[in-house]
Parts: sequence; C-alpha cells; structure tokens
Amino acid sequence: MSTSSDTNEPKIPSGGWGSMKEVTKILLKERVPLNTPAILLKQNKTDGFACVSCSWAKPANPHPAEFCENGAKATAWEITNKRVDADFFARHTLRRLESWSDHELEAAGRLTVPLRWDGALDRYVEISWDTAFAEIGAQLRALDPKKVVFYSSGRAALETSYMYSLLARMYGNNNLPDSSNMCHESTSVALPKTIGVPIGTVVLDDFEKTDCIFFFGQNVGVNSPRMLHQLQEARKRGVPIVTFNPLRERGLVSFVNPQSPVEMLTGHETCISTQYHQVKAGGDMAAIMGMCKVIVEADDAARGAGGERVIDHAFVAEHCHGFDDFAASVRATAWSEIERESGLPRSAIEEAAHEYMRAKAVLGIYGMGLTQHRNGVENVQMLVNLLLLRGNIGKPGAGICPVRGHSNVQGQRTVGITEKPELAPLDKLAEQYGFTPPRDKGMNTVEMCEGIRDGKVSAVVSLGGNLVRAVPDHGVLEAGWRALPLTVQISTKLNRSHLVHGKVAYLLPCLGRIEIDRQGGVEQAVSMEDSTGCMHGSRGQAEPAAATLLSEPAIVAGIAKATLAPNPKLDWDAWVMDYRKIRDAIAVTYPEIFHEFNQRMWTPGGFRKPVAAAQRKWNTPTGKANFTVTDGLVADPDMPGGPGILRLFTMRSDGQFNTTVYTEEDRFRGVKTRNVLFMAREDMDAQGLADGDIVRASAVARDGVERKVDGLQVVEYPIPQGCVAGYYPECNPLIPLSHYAKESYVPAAKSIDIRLVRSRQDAAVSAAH
Ligand SMILES: Nc1nc2c(c(=O)[nH]1)N[C@H]1C(S)=C(S)[C@@H](COP(=O)(O)OP(=O)(O)OC[C@H]3O[C@@H](n4cnc5c(=O)[nH]c(N)nc54)[C@H](O)[C@@H]3O)O[C@H]1N2
Ligand SMILES: Nc1nc2c(c(=O)[nH]1)N[C@H]1C(S)=C(S)[C@@H](COP(=O)(O)OP(=O)(O)OC[C@H]3O[C@@H](n4cnc5c(=O)[nH]c(N)nc54)[C@H](O)[C@@H]3O)O[C@H]1N2
Ligand SMILES: [Mo]
Repeated sequence: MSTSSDTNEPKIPSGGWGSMKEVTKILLKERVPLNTPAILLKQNKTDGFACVSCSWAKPANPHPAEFCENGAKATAWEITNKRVDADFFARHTLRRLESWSDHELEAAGRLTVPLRWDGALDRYVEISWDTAFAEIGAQLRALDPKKVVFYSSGRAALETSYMYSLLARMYGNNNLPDSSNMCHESTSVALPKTIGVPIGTVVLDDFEKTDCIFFFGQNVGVNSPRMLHQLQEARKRGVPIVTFNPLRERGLVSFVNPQSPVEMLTGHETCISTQYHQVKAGGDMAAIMGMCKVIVEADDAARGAGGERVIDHAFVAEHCHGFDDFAASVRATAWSEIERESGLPRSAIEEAAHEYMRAKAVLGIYGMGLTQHRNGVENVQMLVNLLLLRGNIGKPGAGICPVRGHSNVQGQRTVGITEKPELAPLDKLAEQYGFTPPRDKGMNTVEMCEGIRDGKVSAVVSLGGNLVRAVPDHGVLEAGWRALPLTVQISTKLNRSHLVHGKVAYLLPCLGRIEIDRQGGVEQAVSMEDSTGCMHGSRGQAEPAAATLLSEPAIVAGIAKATLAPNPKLDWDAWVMDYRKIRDAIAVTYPEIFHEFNQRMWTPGGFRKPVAAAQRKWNTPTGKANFTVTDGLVADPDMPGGPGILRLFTMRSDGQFNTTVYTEEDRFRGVKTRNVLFMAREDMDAQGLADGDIVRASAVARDGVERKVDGLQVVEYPIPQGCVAGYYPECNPLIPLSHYAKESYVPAAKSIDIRLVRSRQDAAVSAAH
C-alpha cells in the first residue's frame, strides 16, 4: 500500500482554478456584500484581520491575497447577508428546527438578538441584554461554582479569553475546558515532558532552511492550506516531503498555486509528497519506531566500521536524557511487530528512514492523525524521539510543528484558559486582582461530559463552539444536555447545541472577528496567537451583522458584572471601552510574553513568545530533552479488533470547518454526501459489500451500550485494509466517551472499532419477522 494510487480518487490538485471557483460559488451563495473582495484582501495582513479559519502562521511579507479557499469560505460564512432574528424563531419551534441538518442550521444566517428559550412556546424569544445578563448572573450566583463549566472553542481573541478565564476563577472554579481538550492536548502533554515547552518549536523561516519535511496525519490542503505555499517553495528547492497518512490526500499529493498566474494558466502542479506511506490508522508509532530502528542500527554499524556516525552523538550527549534506554528498546523491537502494527513493509520504512538520515535539518509536522488516538501522547513522544536522534530540535530548518486547529486555540491557553491550575499564574492573578483563585483541578472536556451524563454539572457556559456535536457519544449524552439546569451560548450562528439545550437556556449573539468592533465610537482591535507562537493584531473590516450585537469582551464583562461582587482592582467597563487596557493587564500578568503588547501586536509576521526549546534550553524535570521508551506498539489496546471488525477514523472534509458544514460534498475525495464510509476493496469483498451499499455502523465497545450510525454509504477507496474513514461529526455517536488518549483525555476520534451491517439485509430481516 506504500505508494499506491487508485482509479476512484479524484485527480484534481488542491489550490488552482477549482479553488477560485469554489470561493466565488460560496460568496454568491452566502449573498455576501459586494465589498467582500476588498475585505478578503485584508485577510491575514498586518493591518487587516486574522482569518477565522485555521491557525497557520501569517507571514511578515504576505502574498497579495494571503487567504485560501477555505479561509475565504469562512469569511463569507461569517459576513453572510442572511439573518436569524427574533422573527425567525417566531416562525420555527425548536422541535421543528431539530429536523434541520447541521448545514441548514448554520446556513440560516447570523444570530442578531439576545434570546431566552420559552418552554411553553418551545421557541427562543428576544430579551434585552440587560435582562439576559441580570438573569444569568442571578442564576450563576445561586449555583455551586464547582458545578458550573466555562467552555471555550478556540476562536475568541486573547483579550476575551483572558477576561473569560478571570470570570471563571473569580466565580470560583478552574472549569475551563476548551477545544484543545479534543485536539492538540496530546501535544500539550507530550511536549513539556520531552522538550519542556507546550507548543511547537518551528517558525516560518524554518521552512526556508529545512532540507527535509516529515508529515504525519495532517490534511494540509483542507485544514491549513496556506501552508501549501511554504511546502511548494520547499519542493522547488528540492526538499523531499515524506508523508504518512492512511489516505492519499489531494493537498499532500499536488498543488496548483492560485496566487501564481503562470501556474493558473498552465495548470502546472507541484508534486508535494516525494514519498507517500499509507500507514494504518494508529500505526505511526510503529512506523516511527521502525525508522528509529534503521537509524540506530545504521549508527551501530558505522561505529563498528569506524565510519561517520548517523546519530548526532554530540547533541545527544550534551542535550538529551534517556538515549541508552531508548536505543536498547529500539534494538529489541522486532520488524515483524513494526510491520504488523504500522501496516507498512519494512522496505517502505527503510526508504523513509534513509531520507531522514540524508538530511541535515528536518521538520516534523503533524495533526490529528497523531493526537486523537488512545496513544496520542506516545505518538507525539515517538516523533520527538525521531527528531532528537539527529539533533533536529532547536536548530534552523529543524523542529517539531504541531499544526493547531482553531485560529486562537493556542493563544487561549497562553492567557489562562485551562482546567489545570498549575498552568495558570494563580499567584500573580491573586496579587493583581486581590482575590483567592481556586487551586483545585477543573474539568476538562471529557470530565465535563461525564458530569453532564451523570447529572453532576449544573450549567455550561460556551464561548463559541458546538459541543453537542463536537464531543463523542451523542446518543449517551443528549439526555444529559437536556437535563442541565442552565446553558448559556455565546455564538455567531445557530447550531445543534442551541437546540439540545438546558432547562433554562440563553443564546447570546456576538460580533465576529471580521466585523468592525466599535466601543464608545472608537474602533477596537483584538489579537491572536498562531500555530508558531506568534501574536498578531486583528482589526475588523466589515459592518456588523446587526446593531444589536455585542462584542465578545462586552458579553463576558456583562456576565461577570452580573455574577461577581464588584472588585476595585478590576473595572470591566473600562476594559470594554478600550481593549488596550485589557492588553495592558495581560502584559502585567505575563510580562515575558506580552511586554509592550499594544505596540508589538502590529509587528509584521507577529511577535513570538519565548520558546525555550527552540534555543535548546530544556525546561524539563531532567533539564534535558527526554527520549521516551514506549510500552508497546499496539495502536489501541482498548480496541483489540477481531474478525469482521474494522477500525474507523473520523476526519474533516473540504466543505466544513469542524461542526460547521459549508457544503455536503467533499471535492477532494470525490463524494457528494457526508454520510459515507471510505473502505478498501478487500474489506468490501470480505463483508460482501458493493460500492454504494448502505450500511449501519455499530461500535464495538465493552460497556454494553449500543452505539450506531445508520445510513452510511460505502465508497470504495484506496485505504489500508482493516481501516475505514468517515466524517466528523456524523460518526461521533460511535465514539465511547471513555475512549480517549491516556493522560491528555483527547477523544480517540481516529480509532474506533466498528462492525457493519448492510441496511437492505437489515430491512429483509425485519420484514421476515
Ligand atoms: N478548512 C478547515 N480548516 C480547519 C478545520 C476544518 O474543519 N476545516 N479544523 C481546524 C481544527 S480545529 C483542527 S484541529 C485542524 C485539524 O486538521 P487535521 O489535523 O488535518 O485534522 P483531520 O481532518 O481530522 O485529520 C487529519 C488527517 O489525519 C489522517 N489520519 C487519520 N488517522 C491517522 C493515523 O492514525 N495516522 C496518520 N498518520 N494519519 C491519520 C486523515 O486521513 C487526515 O488526512 O484543522 C483546523 N483547520
Ligand atoms: N469525531 C471527531 N470529533 C471531533 C474531532 C474529530 O476530528 N473527530 N475534532 C475535535 C476538534 S480538533 C475540535 S477543535 C472540536 C471543535 O469543537 P468546537 O470548537 O466546539 O466546534 P466548532 O464547530 O468549531 O464551533 C462552531 C460554532 O462556533 C460558533 N462561532 C463561530 N465563530 C464564532 C465567534 O467568532 N465567536 C463565537 N462566540 N462563536 C463563534 C458558531 O455558532 C458555530 O456554530 O471538535 C472535536 N471533535
Ligand atoms: Mo481542533
């Protein structure tokens, strides 16, 4: 399966005319104002706004149009001319709206007025902002703070996030779960232990200096397309790109640069990956172990022969801890085990290892394909092992590069959004604001869901997001959401979480980042941190969707003032009137990162927060970069497989941003609906299935709970035998809540054991009874 391709794959490259056509299509469909092209040109520019789609780095010298197809879609989606106002809810009960698809709900347009659910009418009814805040405050004051959760989806700016984390802590808890808990938490756990920083070490500059790139489980063409520019440049310099992914993703195969007139006219494609290894889902740890084995044994041989060593022993001696144990474990691992667990032949792994050994500076890039596994933390640690062997961390052109999800998810953690009290500067906050911050650990996303399921959570406040769809185990959790005493959603668009709500429910509509945010007549700016640890200012460009909208900082302040006792050291109103004051406060809490924040936020390319490992300073307990010995290579000890059992991984399509579904089709994978399962020919034969058959998928879990998704269409696809792929969030009902990455609690959305039953058969059986 190593470099196979197949007839069923669409042959279009990512980027190119297809991209521009898609952008135009979506702009038309969203009936966006005519000035949109001008707005798009401000996207990801120093004087413009930071894209609300992915978190990829924004260059200091941007392209004239520094946005991608999906960024343009995200912009159009936010500045659409469609509205969901009080009148909309007068026409639709929630019960009726529940029959709408995820796409239809969000496509209805922007929320415009604050709303409270009226149970007798089963409708959201308009209320004033003052009433909303007063009522929410009164209810929060009556609840046990330990049972209230403040969730954040990773889009809100640094300013809002800082205020929100203060609100939770002053209220009395560290219940600050975030989207990172479902995403790169495996990174945030693995990297501090191994290299002493919670984030990647790579900046854009490293792409210009690298001589080899390794890519694991990240779908660049869809989820961070602007990175294709860096990859294309690297390929032009002859830099090899070695990819590990169960699917041959278009963006990782080839790219036409829509910013290059010549390429657009000639359709000239850059081949992106020079090696493409279709690893089994969950097989990366074994594949990387295999590469380490090739390297360690080549080094052993060189020592024996007196030749040039393969491992960077000077680096290892000066900077690393645990090398001998790791090397011993590598030598002791059998190829048979590596091949079985990775699904790759030894020759393919050797080919990849030889590319690695030839390079002087290697980048290791990865996404959800590593983090969303039972072994998510170990996967990342194994990649660190590989990089450390040849000193590929902390030198130009080398490093580890987790590609973060939401546009400010990394930044939210930087300014205190975390359920782990040890990660927040509590002493500093106590001093700055004269209160006693709670010291007990808060709930992460999985723990919040357990609490909701078990009736132990009283209220969920959501700063963005769509938790009801984003979390696992929909079937098990739905009753819990509906039984919650209170839900408060701060949102831009209608989604399922507004329909599956608590007994008392508020819907607070906010300005999006692309919109001009005026406070007291003065336009305000906000800021975010990108995936490479660089902070950027962002100024809204579009007129607000409605005059009744409040900004996110204003809404957080409104809730805070109504909930908390007045604090002479914190003037929420002054912050809302002038966001520079929030940034001044952030700079007081985090001086090393945010000193002179208001001036530096407009630095082209952003200003970077200190990343010690990039300077080869290791803030780990050993004071060194740590090699990690793994327990074993079995991808998922909890999901042991067996006859007739397939391993499902869930992923994003070209037509979505997380639970936001722009279009039902996936252009890159050539399907028109999201209710599909991509399957290998061999597995279809073994199960007696044909292309187009409709199946029921049921999860194979030990807890006796029946989890199923009906109506999935089988699509024959080049995917390793034993693996099937489906879309998130449609397949989320199949993921048991208890199935998450050890230590990081990231739901293991990339490895779910399932069985399939053909629906026709089903129907025949029930008809016979
Ligand atoms: N347009 C757009 N951009 C986005 C998003 C979006 O939904 N749409 N979401 C944002 C967010 S929050 C995030 S976290 C990122 C997510 O971006 P990605 O990390 O790219 O996330 P996914 O699409 O879930 O899956 C990534 C890839 O992992 C592969 N894969 C699955 N299992 C394995 C495995 O076991 N090993 C390996 N090597 N590969 C595997 C899949 O085939 C897929 O190509 O994107 C962000 N950017
Ligand atoms: N099976 C499976 N499950 C997964 C994943 C997977 O790969 N597979 N991925 C996981 C990952 S990586 C993530 S990050 C989570 C995502 O989980 P979430 O972050 O909770 O979900 P989103 O779909 O990003 O949230 C979309 C909603 O955010 C609101 N919104 C949009 N813009 C704004 C804004 O500017 N302000 C406010 N206040 N609200 C706004 C809109 O109302 C929109 O409906 O899902 C996780 N779940
Ligand atoms: Mo994410």
